[in-house]
Amino acid sequence: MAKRQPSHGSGHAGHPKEGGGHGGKRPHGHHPPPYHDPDYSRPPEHPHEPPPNPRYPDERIYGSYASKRPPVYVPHPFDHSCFKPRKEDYKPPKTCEEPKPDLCVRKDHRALTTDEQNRFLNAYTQANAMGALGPLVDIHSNAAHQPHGNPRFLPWHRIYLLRLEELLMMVDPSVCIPYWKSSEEQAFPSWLLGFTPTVNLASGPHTVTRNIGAFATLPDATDVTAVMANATFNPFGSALEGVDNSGHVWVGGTMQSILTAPCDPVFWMHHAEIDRIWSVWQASHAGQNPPLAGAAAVMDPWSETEVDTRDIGALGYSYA
Ligand SMILES: [Cu+2]
Repeated sequence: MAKRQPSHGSGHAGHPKEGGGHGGKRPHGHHPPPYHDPDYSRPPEHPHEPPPNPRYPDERIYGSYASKRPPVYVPHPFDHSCFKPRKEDYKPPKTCEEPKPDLCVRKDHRALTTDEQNRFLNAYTQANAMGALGPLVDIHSNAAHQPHGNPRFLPWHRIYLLRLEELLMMVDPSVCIPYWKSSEEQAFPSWLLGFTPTVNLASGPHTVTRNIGAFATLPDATDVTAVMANATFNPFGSALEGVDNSGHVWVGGTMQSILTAPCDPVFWMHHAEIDRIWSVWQASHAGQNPPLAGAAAVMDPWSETEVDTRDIGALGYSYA
């Protein structure tokens, strides 16, 4: 079972138990991060149990967590005297030339217009107000999915980001997740500073906090170049997860705990950058894929497999 879990209940402040002490060096700062050093030397045993939570309505977003189906649709009886179709009930018939949905183009957040920033914040706020964000954060807390410290890290978070993007696009189809190129920027996205939503988690409401720069150094371009220099997947993925971890600890507060990190919108922008770096590396390392098989290759609670995660174009998005 899961070897490395966050200490449950200690939302933000506490130091977690150190998992295995695998002697991985910690180049960024001396503060032991709640995000453990990745250890890719041991392939994950992945029992793939169905998760126990019954409160998720939408299977597309919550995968196998979704135990509730929408109520059966009862059609309006045709002989009902009051029934009159309205103009807005009309849906044009589908044709064979139905256009494919547009690719989501994820942009550097510095390239967003003020309108695009506002649309992202609004969609995030609305998804949260609908109660849809909390359950998605709770999926990240469940160590049964083994999303950290092993080769599932990159493919699992690739699907995880897509699920948030789909949620945001239900509110506003123009919204994609922007990426935060922290290695180059060396600063927190200023337009997010005042945005600290409260998210309802299974453990109760959590309000986003940050403690920027207090506990780590943000990886820089040299660190990313070193990551990119890896020729095979496991050392690459492990090094990139290390860069991810340092970003979490650098932002601090909510971002510092696996249990709460995805409440902060910067989590998704940080992971979009990690995902973008992976996609760039993939382009020049054909055939170097996460060594996952069987249940470990299924990105539960969703049905996508590792093979499905290899091509971001096939998944419906790209990076600008
Ligand atoms: Cu994560």
